[in-house]
Amino acid sequence: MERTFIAIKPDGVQRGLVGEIIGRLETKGFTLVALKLLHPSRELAEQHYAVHKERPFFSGLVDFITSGPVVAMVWQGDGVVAASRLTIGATNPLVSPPGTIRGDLGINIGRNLIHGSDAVETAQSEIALWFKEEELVSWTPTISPWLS
Ligand code: FUP
Repeated sequence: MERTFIAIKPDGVQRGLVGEIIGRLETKGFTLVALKLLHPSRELAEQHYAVHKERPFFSGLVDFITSGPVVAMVWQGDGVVAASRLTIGATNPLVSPPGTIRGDLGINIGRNLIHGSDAVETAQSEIALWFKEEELVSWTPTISPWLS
């Protein structure tokens, strides 16, 4: 079953948007299989954003993501990687359409509330980076027959 890594960034936690953001993913119908609140280390943040390490915004991005608690999650379901990216919206909240999390709740590309893996392979490595295998819970919601 396909899984993706999703994190509510420090701005989402500080602004009290954790419930709002999780609610949007939950009502969409995907299954939450792991969830924790943590204050990421610089090492974890640098590994997570390693693909951007030559970009001018890299150190500011690492400063931001390590500035406070983050809600790290794994969500599961057919097509969850691409579909959750649609729910999240565009990287820049100012041009992210209404109806998306970033489009409805943000205005600043450097404070865009939420991260979601961009591909199935990226999701696998991000899940392994943020979670231990035993933190992932295998379960099937009893509502599943009504969603599929
Ligand atoms: P996304 O996949 O939408 O999270 O975006 P990227 O992986 O391209 O970028 C990762 C993070 O870098 C974004 F969430 C915000 C930050 N960023 C900037 O601050 N400035 C930029 O020009 C691009 C990205």
